[in-house]
Amino acid sequence: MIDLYTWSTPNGRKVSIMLEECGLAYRTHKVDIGKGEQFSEEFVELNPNSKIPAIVDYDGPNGKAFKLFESGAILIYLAGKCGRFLPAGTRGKYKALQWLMFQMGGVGPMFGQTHHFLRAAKEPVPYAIERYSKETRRLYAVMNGRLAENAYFAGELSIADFAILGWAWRHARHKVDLAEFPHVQRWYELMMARPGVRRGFEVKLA
Ligand SMILES: N[C@@H](CCC(=O)N[C@@H](CS)C(=O)NCC(=O)O)C(=O)O
Repeated sequence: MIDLYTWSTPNGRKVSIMLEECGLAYRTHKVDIGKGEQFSEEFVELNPNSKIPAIVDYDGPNGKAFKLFESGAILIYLAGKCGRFLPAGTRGKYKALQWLMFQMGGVGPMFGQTHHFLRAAKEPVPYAIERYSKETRRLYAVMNGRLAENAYFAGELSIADFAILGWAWRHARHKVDLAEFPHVQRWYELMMARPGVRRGFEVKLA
């Protein structure tokens, strides 16, 4: 059994999608980041960086409980555990990790800043809105180019797709019309049609 500490945000949804796609048994525990629950003593024990998601796998390495935070690390760990979604060959594996890192280092931080300055900033900051919206669109163009020549980011379906999907799911929030990026739109519709993906997005937070 795996405990998933999460919230209904892109980084949280990536992990519930992966758990559903792998068919692993898990329970959710909601950490309401709007109420500051990520700073509670109990949660800081799981992630000293106070960010969701985090997991505890009670059947971890050597049969012992294993705590993990950072969604990219969690996806890699779960891929190892279920033996899926990370290609076995060296080229495929590192392509998948490359696009996962592209999400972790680029898509997540940049789209996240776009959301912040469009919706949450205490006062309008036009320079920041322009800077992060432009970078968001540039990243969509990179994704569109990759998906013009490949069905999935790593060629075959992998954790990179689940990671990027978590953020593309918020395209209306960062004011991107997927019709402008037709290869991303094709991939997005393909991904969203997967029953495991749907369940991962819809999972109830207990
Ligand atoms: N690099 C981290 C980022 C996690 C992250 O930014 N989580 C957000 C929700 S999507 C959060 O917990 N925010 C609460 C806060 O910043 O106080 C990961 O991928 O796990």
